[in-house]
Amino acid sequence: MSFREDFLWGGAIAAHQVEGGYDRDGKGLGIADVLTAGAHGIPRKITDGILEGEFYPNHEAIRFYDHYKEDIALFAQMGFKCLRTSINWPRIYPTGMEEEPNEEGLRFYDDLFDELHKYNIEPVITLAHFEIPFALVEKYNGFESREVVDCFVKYARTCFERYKDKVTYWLTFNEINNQFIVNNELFPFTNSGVRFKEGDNRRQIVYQAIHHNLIASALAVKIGHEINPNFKIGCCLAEIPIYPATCNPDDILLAQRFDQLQYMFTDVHCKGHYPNFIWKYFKDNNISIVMQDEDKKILAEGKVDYIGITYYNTLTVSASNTDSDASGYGFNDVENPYLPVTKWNWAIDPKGFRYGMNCLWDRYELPIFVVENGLGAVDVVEEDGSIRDEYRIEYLRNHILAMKQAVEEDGIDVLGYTVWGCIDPISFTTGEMKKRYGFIYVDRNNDGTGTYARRKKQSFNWYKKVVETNGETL
Ligand code: BGP
Repeated sequence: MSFREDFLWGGAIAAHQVEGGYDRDGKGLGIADVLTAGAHGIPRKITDGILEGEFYPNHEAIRFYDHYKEDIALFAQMGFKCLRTSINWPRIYPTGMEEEPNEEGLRFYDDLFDELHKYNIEPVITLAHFEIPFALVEKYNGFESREVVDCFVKYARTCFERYKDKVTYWLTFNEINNQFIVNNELFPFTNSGVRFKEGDNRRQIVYQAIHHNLIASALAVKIGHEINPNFKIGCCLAEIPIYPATCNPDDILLAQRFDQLQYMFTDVHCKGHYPNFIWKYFKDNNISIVMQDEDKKILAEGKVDYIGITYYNTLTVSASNTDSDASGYGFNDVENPYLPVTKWNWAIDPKGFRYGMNCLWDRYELPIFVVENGLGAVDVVEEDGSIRDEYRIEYLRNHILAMKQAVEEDGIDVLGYTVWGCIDPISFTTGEMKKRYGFIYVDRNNDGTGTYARRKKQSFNWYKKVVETNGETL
């Protein structure tokens, strides 16, 4: 047994990280439009609207809004079977609160999906990849308020109805689980549009927002299936397996607790109800979630068809080292001496990829779609114009091999694999351009200067071969 014949090889991007055109054709401000640039160790700032004198790297991103035909032609040259991207919510509902959608925004995605179909590239579409309208942050503090559930459902319905014959694969919220790391304000903000005030019980606010995300997702799944029963609607988990630093039972219990906190999201998405441990966790952390009578039923009726995962790294935790935060994730995690790390200190762990897929397969028995995996690195353009990104090839080769073992040796049903940032995007966590992921280089610098011209890297032809041979030639 090898990869399925209809295996969806492709690439992944997100609207806010590539499109640019942040105020074009009626688009409203999204949350990414108020994020300044940071760097490794320097967090991005969240500003209160757009401020004079600040620099917002996502405003232009890589100008995919204007270049998408050229970019899709390049994806087609690599033989992509699918492209994962997102719909930029404030292009469709500029403030999130309008009664009627913005036709120009809808038309852009019609054209984009038509262009993909021209090359038989299947769109895989995320409804919310850190792109909530900023007006919903200002009015409601994002998903902290139940009203935003209705705004999301209206938006989801509009997209499902409009694109029901053009899109089959959908994802609701990108990496819904990364926001439980409340010490890093970027994560709850970009997932749910939540901002904190002095003295807030952050966990209370974030878990209320998470509950609303989960309700919104479940409602969308149900509505989507009513609109087109052939839709395949998935959730998206940032799959970060947690290792205990030693076989000390304290480390094992700690690793298990972090796993439970992360899998709580997929538990609800896949099983249709909260796991038992969470009620005690809420109690111990003074979290009291407002739920409505019908919520149980909504969650039970909105189970997903598959699990989308993004995979970059594993984390290792130690109970005796509670002050440590090696990764900057806000866990008490420590360096793993067995693993190398990237320039941005992300552990490189292909075996962890296979391990994580097994955890999910055992727990949920649902197909897995790998919707992100890739290496952020500094690429150099040589004098002859070539970009020799052998390190990226090696990273991807090892991860694809691990996925192959997950399929062939563990029997996991994997639907597809999309390489993150198949064309260099703006980095999400740092807002940098120099943290590059693509098979296609974009001539843009951190400060936005550059020609924005596209150029193939060495990995371009390598990946073409991988797709052509359905993962046989690596
Ligand atoms: C995931 C996000 C992506 C993405 C990727 C890489 O968390 O879903 O949007 O950008 O990580 O992260 P970064 O861009 O910070 O390197």
